[in-house]
Amino acid sequence: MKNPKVCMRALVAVAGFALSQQSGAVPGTVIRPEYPSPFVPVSISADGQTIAGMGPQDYYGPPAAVWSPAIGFSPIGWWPSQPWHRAMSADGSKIAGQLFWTRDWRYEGAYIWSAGGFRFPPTSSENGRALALTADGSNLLWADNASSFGLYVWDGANQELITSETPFAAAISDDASIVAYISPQTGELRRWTRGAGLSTLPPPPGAVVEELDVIMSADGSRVYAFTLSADSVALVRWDCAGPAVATQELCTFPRPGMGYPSAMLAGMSADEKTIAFSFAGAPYIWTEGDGLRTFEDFLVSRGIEFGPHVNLQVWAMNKDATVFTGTERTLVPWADDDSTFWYLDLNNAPGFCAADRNYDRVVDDADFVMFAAAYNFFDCANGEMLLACPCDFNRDGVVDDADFAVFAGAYDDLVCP
Ligand SMILES: [Ca+2]
Ligand SMILES: [Ca+2]
Repeated sequence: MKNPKVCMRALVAVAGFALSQQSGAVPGTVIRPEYPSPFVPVSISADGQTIAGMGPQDYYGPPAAVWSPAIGFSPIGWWPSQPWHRAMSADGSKIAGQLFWTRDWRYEGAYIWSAGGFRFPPTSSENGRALALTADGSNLLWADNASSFGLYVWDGANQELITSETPFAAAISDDASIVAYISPQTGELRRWTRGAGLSTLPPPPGAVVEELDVIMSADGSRVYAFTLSADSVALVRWDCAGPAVATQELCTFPRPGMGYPSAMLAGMSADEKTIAFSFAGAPYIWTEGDGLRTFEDFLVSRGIEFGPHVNLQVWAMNKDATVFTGTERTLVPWADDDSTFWYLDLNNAPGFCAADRNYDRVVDDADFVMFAAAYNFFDCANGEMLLACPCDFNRDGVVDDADFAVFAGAYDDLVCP
């Protein structure tokens, strides 16, 4: 295997008969759309077929783009902007975020974007940032901590000041009459309703609200956020439908060290029975009934094999908890911070194809060159090996003839299942 181009055909022929015994259901897998630079998906439509995200920050800001499995990538406007986490209309036609530069070098800040272009709240300054959109895309929840200090709801014509606080974590009900946010000044979770105004949602006894993220039911009656106590972190639901607010811990984690943990809500299903989130850098799924599982255990339960990966992150989940998107660290060891965009549709996942090393759904010579290099390095602990050792198909720690047999079969088939 020192010269892959010479040896390939002969080895494939030798291995051929060992493979004919392989059979059985092919598990589904993620797809990894190619993009010229790392892409981070931050919002997803209800049906999971439209995604908004951004490339890496450059001098002017991150380039924003929309991706769909049917069309691929298309840019969001001409100017660098940051689509906000989960701030997309249910149908995917409207996306909210923060625009860093625009024509004539004016600073516009918070925006709603659609195919018709950008629209900006009347008082947004360069620090204006979108935080949430109603499901129909008509109302924008946005905050500004520069010229017009506060949190606002803007319906495209008029806007209402909710508070002079300027949160980063906020959510809005479908009818724009209820808002939840975490105060950056006090760390308290607040709920605003049109008419009744602001109230504070108390955390469970002995805990404080974490300033990380908040999500809300479509009707605004239930709010979800993380709380922190002396020894644990919890995902908590506040039920505001009755005369008294009730809290329930959905799941808890031991508190990692004395520092503040990281956590992010990727999404909640419309029936509120599934919540996807990250905690301390790892992805989890909470489901009513099954409780807390790692994202990978959840995938296994659905017949999905994610494949080798490093630093897996789930960034967004659609409204029926069947479509997920996120990033993983690129498997190339020298590309420190680069990430690879992945997309998984449980309704329509392509067959798992471990031998397709460049993710083009074909196992050909390009993949063989990558496999041959791994075969030469042999040991997954070899520092030259790609991170996560993706060519060790049987996960026994080495890339040897057993893995080659798997590769050869896939090479013979050429097209991934
Ligand atoms: Ca390939
Ligand atoms: Ca192996």
